[in-house]
Amino acid sequence: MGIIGAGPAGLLLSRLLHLQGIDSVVLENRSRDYVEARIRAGILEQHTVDTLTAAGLGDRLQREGLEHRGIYLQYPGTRHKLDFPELCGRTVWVYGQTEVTKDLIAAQLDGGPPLLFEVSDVRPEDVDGDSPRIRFTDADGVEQVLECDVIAGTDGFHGPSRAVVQGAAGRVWERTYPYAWLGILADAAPATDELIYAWHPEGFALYSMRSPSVSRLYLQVDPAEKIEDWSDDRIWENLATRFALEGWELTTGTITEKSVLPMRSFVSTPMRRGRLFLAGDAAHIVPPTGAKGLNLAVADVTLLAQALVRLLHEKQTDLVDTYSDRALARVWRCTHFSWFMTSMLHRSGDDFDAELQLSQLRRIAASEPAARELAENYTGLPLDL
Ligand code: RFL
Ligand code: PHB
Repeated sequence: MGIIGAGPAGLLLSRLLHLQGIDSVVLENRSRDYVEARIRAGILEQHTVDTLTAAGLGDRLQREGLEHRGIYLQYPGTRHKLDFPELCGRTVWVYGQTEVTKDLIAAQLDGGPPLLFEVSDVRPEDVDGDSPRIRFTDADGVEQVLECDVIAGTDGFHGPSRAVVQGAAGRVWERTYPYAWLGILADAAPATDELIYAWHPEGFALYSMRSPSVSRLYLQVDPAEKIEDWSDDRIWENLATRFALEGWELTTGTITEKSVLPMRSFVSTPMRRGRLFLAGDAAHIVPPTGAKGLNLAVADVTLLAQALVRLLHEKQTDLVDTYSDRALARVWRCTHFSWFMTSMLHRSGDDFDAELQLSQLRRIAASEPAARELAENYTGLPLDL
């Protein structure tokens, strides 16, 4: 297997195949330090936790991960808790993507398959035949050719694999949203037991966390906002306004990271061409409001690993032939849920839109079936829908 990209999708795929006796080489164009420092997702669905644990990556996750039994939905005057175990019998875990990535890299470098950082000019070739290859330049500037049985394109949204799969026959669907997230990491003990998703006339805010002493917070901002225009004081003031609730107080602390993140939905089909298979952000992007990006990447590679084991060990093509359709069924479900959460919680449009959003939020707070629908999607639907 040639695996392009050492994000969570590529690293986990390599690990799952290694455990089944299938060799791979992972090619990454960034440095190890860069990959390990990238701050991204924070919520793991139960199936993600189960997959990582079954792959022998659960030690630190069990020790340092925080199990969360619900979320709060907030709108002016109300902070309503959705109790996940009560609604759907499942929970989620707070454990940063940075930590997942560090655990995966540590396992890989500890007797796992080769993982090459700082490669360049990576090109998958001859993917329509039985002997595809990857050409690349290694960290020492030497041109290399990797002959493969199969190639996985797990190279994220900006990687080269998607364009090869798309060829002339592919199709993409895209939605950009008229807002972005300003995200901060702060040395502040979380002032809440569960994440808070807050609708506010001035815009959405999300209260998340990374540990008992580190909070991760987000504010809806205009996509054109420059981070330089957001002083720490301005950020804390906006957060205090949007999370305001009688009897509750925001805790502040030193901000250690801040950035503006664009929001988009994107789906590329199919997720396979010949012997090149896409997984994770290489094939799809969801806005982060549903906490689905990382979980979807893990779901893709779990399906893909099963299909490749069947192909490479048993010479049966049934699971690889249905991989794209099965993965896309889940991708579209998560794309809908992420769009739904995003549309319900972000201010845009006029007062009519705002009343519709508030009506939807009140419905979820009042109706158990409506709350259950959200809880089932948020905690993660079955792998193969
Ligand atoms: P990744 O993590 O982007 O990994 C792809 C890897 O491929 C490498 N690469 C190449 N390697 C070799 N040659 C090339 N030519 C290459 N081009 C790229 C990249 O350096 C990288 O190491 O994709 P993967 O593995 O599919 O994992 C998906 C998740 O990372 C992603 O869905 C989530 O992080 C999305 N996401 C978030 N999701 C959430 O649920 N909550 C969040 O708060 C959240 N924040 C984010 C995010 C994604 C972001 N990106 C991609 C802009 C914040 C950001 C900034
Ligand atoms: C995060 O902790 O970074 C996070 C949590 C929930 C989301 C998005 C991001 O929906």
